[in-house]
Amino acid sequence: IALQGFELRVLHLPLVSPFTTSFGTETVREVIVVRALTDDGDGWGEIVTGAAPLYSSEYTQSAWDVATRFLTPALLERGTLAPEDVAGVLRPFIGHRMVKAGLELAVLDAALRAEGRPLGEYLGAVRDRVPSGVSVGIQSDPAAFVDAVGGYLDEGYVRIKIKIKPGRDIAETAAVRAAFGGIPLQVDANSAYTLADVETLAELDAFDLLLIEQPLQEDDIVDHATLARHLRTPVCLDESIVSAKAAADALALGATSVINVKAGRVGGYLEAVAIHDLCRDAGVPVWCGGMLETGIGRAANAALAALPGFTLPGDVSASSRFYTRDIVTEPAVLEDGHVRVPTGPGLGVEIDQAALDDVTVERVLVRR
Ligand code: OSB
Ligand code: MG
Repeated sequence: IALQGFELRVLHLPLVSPFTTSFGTETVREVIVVRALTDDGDGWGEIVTGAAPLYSSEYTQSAWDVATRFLTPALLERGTLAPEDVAGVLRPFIGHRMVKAGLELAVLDAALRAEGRPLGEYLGAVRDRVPSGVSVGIQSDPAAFVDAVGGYLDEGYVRIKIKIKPGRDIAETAAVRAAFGGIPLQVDANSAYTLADVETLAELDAFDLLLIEQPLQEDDIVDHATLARHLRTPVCLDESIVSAKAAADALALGATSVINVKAGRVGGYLEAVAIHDLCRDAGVPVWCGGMLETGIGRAANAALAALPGFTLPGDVSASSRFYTRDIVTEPAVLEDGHVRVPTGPGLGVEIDQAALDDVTVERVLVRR
């Protein structure tokens, strides 16, 4: 595809309710949207960084800086390239995987739209809809957790994930388990514990959880392996899995027995497919994580989650779980507990230009 430029925008999308994790509370989703301008039309991508480096080291201004000063110039320098070339062109630049993922997606979308080919088909999707799980932020107390979870179950979500942190874990999980019986339930600690918490974490074994997500820090691969030997609950890494190599290493060490696949965290949807492939070959279940995506990333996540190795429901929820007004004309909806995989060319969603303009707080155009 022949590149003419990249337009980047910082968006501020108000959340329908505050979202609290072990690392903080968000009321507005700050995110970056990418438009690749090409000779064959536009393509869209999303850089899933947040306002502060709390989930990982990446954040809005680091993403903006590296994208405008290094990554988009390197791609534009090449002029013409295939989506499969993007990761290689960007490889000399260390890290900044969320930025690389957003740029790659924009190029991929442009190329697939030009070909009239859906992203799902290109990635290897084998389903036309995916089961939808929901990630429930930390609530004020266990009773509030029960209320929140009950609401999502009423909407039809087929799997619940609750966020936990030290001191806000056992009673919360117990309350949700007691209120709703044998629902598919898992917890996400977002790196909030250390190996010193092994006894607390082992108490979670009583609740028959599908998995515990990222209990320890990103770098704690060996500690996760040690922890996993002390738990009956399967350990599932999120933050730690930054590449297919990291996934293979974590599996080899016994640090994880399930993997949360997020394209942003691993540098793109193609690297995400590589993780899917290696896990499938190893018989390791994977599921599609989320980063409060707009309709752009949400469409791509639905396509990814439709690959055959995604055997557990992902955090691919309806747009309305986070937003009252999305930036695409047909936001993802929940139908019988599932989200449809778009079938149109590329992402298969169209941008709502007025909605996009309304939430844009910063804009730049990088041209050849
Ligand atoms: O750890 O999975 C996570 C949101 C932001 C950052 C990290 C995480 C999350 C979620 C929400 O859990 C997933 C979603 O529904 O998009
Ligand atoms: Mg997580």
